[in-house]
Order: sequence, then C-alpha cells, then structure tokens
Amino acid sequence: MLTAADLKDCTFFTRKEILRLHGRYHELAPHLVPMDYTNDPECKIPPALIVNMPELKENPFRNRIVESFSEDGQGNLSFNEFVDMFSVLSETAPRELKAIYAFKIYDYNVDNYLCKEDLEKTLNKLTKEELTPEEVELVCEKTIEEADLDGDNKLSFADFENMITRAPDFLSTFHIRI
Ligand SMILES: [Ca+2]
Ligand SMILES: [Ca+2]
Repeated sequence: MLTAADLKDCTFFTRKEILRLHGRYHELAPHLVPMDYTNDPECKIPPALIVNMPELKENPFRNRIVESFSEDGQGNLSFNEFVDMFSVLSETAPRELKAIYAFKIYDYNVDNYLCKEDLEKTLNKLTKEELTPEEVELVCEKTIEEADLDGDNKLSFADFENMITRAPDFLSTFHIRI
C-alpha cells in the first residue's frame, strides 16, 4: 500500500486526502498506475488525461499548470508532482506559494520575467478573449507601467507581487477544491 507519510510533510493535505488523491490518480490511468508502491515504481501520467479532470478542464491555464508541475516540462506527472499541483491549487495553500506558481505559469517564454507578450496571452485567457486586441494591449501596457518598480519595462517576481496586491484577479484561477 502507498505510504503517504513522507508526502504529507510537504503538502497541505491530510493523509486521508492524499490517499483519496491517489485513488483519483490511479483512476485516470489504471493500466499505468500501480496500487502497490512497495518497490517505488516509476510511473507518470500523460497531460492529456490530467487536463480532462473536472477540476481542471474549465481552467484556461490547465495545460500551463500541468506543464509547470512536471519535471520534464511536458506535463507528464508522477504522483508526487500530481500531489504538489493540487496542493498549490488548494484553498489552504498560502497566497505567496500560489503567486510563485502563477508567475511561472504566466511566464510563457520561461525567461523569469513577465513581458508584454506574456501578459497579453495571460489576459486573453483570463478574459476568455472577450477583449479586443487593442484593449488587451492597453491593459497590459498600463499593468506594466504601474507594477514595474525598477523601470525595465517587464515584470520580475517582485514587480509581479506588487501587481497582484492591486489586481488579485490574477490569482483567482489558482483556487481549486478537490
Ligand atoms: Ca517571460
Ligand atoms: Ca521590472
């Protein structure tokens, strides 16, 4: 049987919740996931199965979320990574931790900054493409102008933290009840 004792230390879940998560993980791919972890098997579930979970499938960032938690960057998740993902998304995770992952998820070109293009993609998803391209551009320019503390025209994580205190909606999509 799965030993969840170690996992529990680094998540916001109880042992019971972790076991339930394992049930969900197993259900996604019964042919890939063993119930017995005694021999510490290597197994990963492909992203296509994970993004279809009811908790994720309506989330506009589902692919980015799953990719961000995978070691390979492709979205293949081990059970540990799967637990980490739902742990950060859970309502009990600290805001600071959510901010770290939100930043990572919005940083489409993975250069550790949010530039105007990153923010445009993000905003298009957050608003379900209801804004015109001109409106999106305007909002993103304004956002950078207001949040950019060191004046390099892009947002570092420190700038981003400054931004989300003014616009908490940027974190709203990272609350999931599982
Ligand atoms: Ca970037
Ligand atoms: Ca900056």
